[in-house]
Amino acid sequence: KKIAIIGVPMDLGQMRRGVDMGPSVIRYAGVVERLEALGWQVEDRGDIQIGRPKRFDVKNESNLKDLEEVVEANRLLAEETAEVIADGSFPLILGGDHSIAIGSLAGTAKDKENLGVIWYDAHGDLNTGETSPSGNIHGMPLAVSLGLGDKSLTEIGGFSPKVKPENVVLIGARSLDEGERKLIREKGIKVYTMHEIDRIGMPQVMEEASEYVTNGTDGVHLSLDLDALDPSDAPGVGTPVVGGPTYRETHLAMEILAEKNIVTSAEFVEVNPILDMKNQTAEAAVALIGSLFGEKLL
Ligand code: DIR
Ligand code: MN
Ligand code: MN
Ligand code: MN
Repeated sequence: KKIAIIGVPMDLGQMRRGVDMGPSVIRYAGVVERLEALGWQVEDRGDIQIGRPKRFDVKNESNLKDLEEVVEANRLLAEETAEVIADGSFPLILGGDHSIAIGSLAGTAKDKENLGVIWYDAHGDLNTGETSPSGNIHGMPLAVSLGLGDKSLTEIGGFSPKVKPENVVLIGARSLDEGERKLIREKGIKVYTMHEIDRIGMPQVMEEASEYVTNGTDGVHLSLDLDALDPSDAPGVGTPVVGGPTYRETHLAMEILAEKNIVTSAEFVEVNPILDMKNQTAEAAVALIGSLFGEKLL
């Protein structure tokens, strides 16, 4: 089986410079070697080209920062991802901020009527320009993939929506904006907040979530924002939120997904080496990737 790695050095979806170096520090932490050691055939396809705005963080009239550059990069990523899938490989996308999930889902959902999505994140990423308190597009990719928000984003890949609300599950949520809460209620989106994780434990959460996203779906995309993890285990992220699942719990979550063998595409996003401690967060990402792809001690 083949894995194709696509780097997306995107930092325009949020305000902390440095997350554009994510793909390279995840590579330095040994992602290719780790996967090859597990017997996978790995093709590193390099990085998607990202445009540079003249000035950072300029909002347009719809409360969207650096929209043109984010759209263009996600177009390229959608094409690249679809190509990798057509080639029979597993797309493993390395961010970059979470706005790149717009392109990876556009590419992954092409020719899939019912793509399941596991959104492992401290946040909901369910804002639109109307509800976003920040104008940061990294807080919007799941809404965009559900067909909500600016047309230039929802139309990437030439179809919308990419996913249906009943095929999505959020895990690890502990910071939601008002508009996001409203949307979750309206659409009946399945969410395992930290409350449920504390109450029933990660193994039960992963059992239920796996069952949920495979029910009637034709693939499962894992979108893992490193800020889902507790900041003590993943300090190198732009928007840390205290009280998250530990490295161990997340590791277990990946191992359960590996056992169930349900994930068909994945991305690991928001690693920012400028904010990190000796590449700890990139190393955590690589260890989690190892577990997702079947690594076991014995
Ligand atoms: C916040 C933060 N909800 C926003 N979102 C983040 O700007 O929309 N998502 N950090 O990962
Ligand atoms: Mn996110
Ligand atoms: Mn997040
Ligand atoms: Mn392990």
